[in-house]
Amino acid sequence: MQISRRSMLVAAGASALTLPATQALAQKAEFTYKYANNLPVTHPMNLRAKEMTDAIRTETNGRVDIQLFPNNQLGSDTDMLSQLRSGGIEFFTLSGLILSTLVPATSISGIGFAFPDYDAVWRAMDGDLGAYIRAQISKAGLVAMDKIWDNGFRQITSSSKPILSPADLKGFKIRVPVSPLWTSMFKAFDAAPASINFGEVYSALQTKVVEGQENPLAIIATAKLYEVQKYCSMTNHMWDGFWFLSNRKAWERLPKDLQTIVAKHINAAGLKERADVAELNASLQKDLASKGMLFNQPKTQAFREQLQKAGFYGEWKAKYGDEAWGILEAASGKLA
Ligand code: X2X
Repeated sequence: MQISRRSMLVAAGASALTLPATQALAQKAEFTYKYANNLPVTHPMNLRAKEMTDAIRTETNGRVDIQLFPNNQLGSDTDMLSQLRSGGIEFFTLSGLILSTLVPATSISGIGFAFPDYDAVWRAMDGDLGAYIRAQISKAGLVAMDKIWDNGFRQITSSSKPILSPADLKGFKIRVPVSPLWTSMFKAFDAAPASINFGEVYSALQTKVVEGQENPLAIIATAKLYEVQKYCSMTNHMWDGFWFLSNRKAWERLPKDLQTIVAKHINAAGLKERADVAELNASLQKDLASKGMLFNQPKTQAFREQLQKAGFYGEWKAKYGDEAWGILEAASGKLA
């Protein structure tokens, strides 16, 4: 912990020192804000964010300078969420499922097998379900931009065996992000889930603290998880996305005209990121197979039935309440 904190400070200092152009602009910027996230620099999130911060600097004539801190440079998701709340960082992208540790309703979009495809996802997240979730986030003192960014449909990887049916998950030591919904879902599969922040996933897999993990292909590829995992089972067990969040006080310090420009570019970058990620998730299987991963396509109906049987849907319906569950089912069809 201490070592990673120290190296993170060094990394943050070093990137400011090696970017004189950014620094020159930062000196005349009226608003120098930090945007931090947990993903590798090569993931579309960071490629589009880089373009976005450039576009914001240009259109605001240098008044708003957003500095990018990818790859957990500023700490784990748990750390970054507290920094966002205290104002230590101004922007942060976080999975709704992890944000649910602060705002319980935000994990609802990650309910197992709720969305059959991206059309259904964007209809819900750009529609009533997304609006409902953003309203809950707002009540907690954070601002969520209109367009949620994509993480993708999640697949299970393993170093020990392919997951062919729900029975293969029995006792399976799997890393899940820090989120009650994730733990509950893999307990319903009878697996042995361990909550681990993303920054520690590669080493947890490498040292075999856990056998497996689950993530979309774009992350399995950019975070090089294929180096420490052999099998990839295309379970598509849930969809996940990243809310683009701002500290409310920092957001409100921006004059209205700047808010409009910043929000416009963040949302536009989010739409481009969605297209990039969907393309990667559809095309990466071949690439990962050529790197040695063995793929299989399990029948997902059995996994769904296992969740039903374990009482997973009923339990979460009761937690979210009838209003929220009704909005989810209006988009997903009947779940419980
Ligand atoms: O932690 C993960 O697995 C990740 C990168 O997918 C999220 O941020 C939820």
